[in-house]
Amino acid sequence: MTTTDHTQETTMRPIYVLNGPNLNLLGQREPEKYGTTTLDQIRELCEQTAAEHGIGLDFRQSNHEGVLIDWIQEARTHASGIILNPAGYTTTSIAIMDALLAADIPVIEVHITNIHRREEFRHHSYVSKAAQAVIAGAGPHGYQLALTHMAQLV
Ligand code: CA2
Repeated sequence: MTTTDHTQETTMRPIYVLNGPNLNLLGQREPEKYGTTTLDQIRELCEQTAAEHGIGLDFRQSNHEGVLIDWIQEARTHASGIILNPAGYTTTSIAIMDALLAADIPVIEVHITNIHRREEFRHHSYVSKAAQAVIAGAGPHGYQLALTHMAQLV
């Protein structure tokens, strides 16, 4: 008799895709910088990619540093990896970096734009110190690249 093993399906933790401040405005403001794709559309792209790789997804956005830190702490016990676009907290938040370092699961940092072609103050990222990989400048596709790579890591 053959049996089907659903163990991985039922026990695999999702990937948390976390988005920082102002990313809820994507597609509605400054399209010349950030494009016309909304965050809801990015969520849909991520859901498709996650389904293709057979991984679960939990996609969230917050404008609040403490909320992002709470989610990163939660991810330690509820997620198998974190994909984070820290947005404006990239260059300022030692607290987010510390939370990521403590999470003890793979972290991938994503930026829609190529932060290295932009103003000098955007070049340094505290989050990169805690990230296994960094993807910048690939637009919304960067989230799909991050999920595909995360699927290899977890
Ligand atoms: O390129 C990225 O993904 C950034 O993380 C976006 C941040 C910026 O501070 C980083 O340097 C690079 C800004 C997010 C704000 O998003 C907006 C979207 C539409 C309109 C206004 C802001």
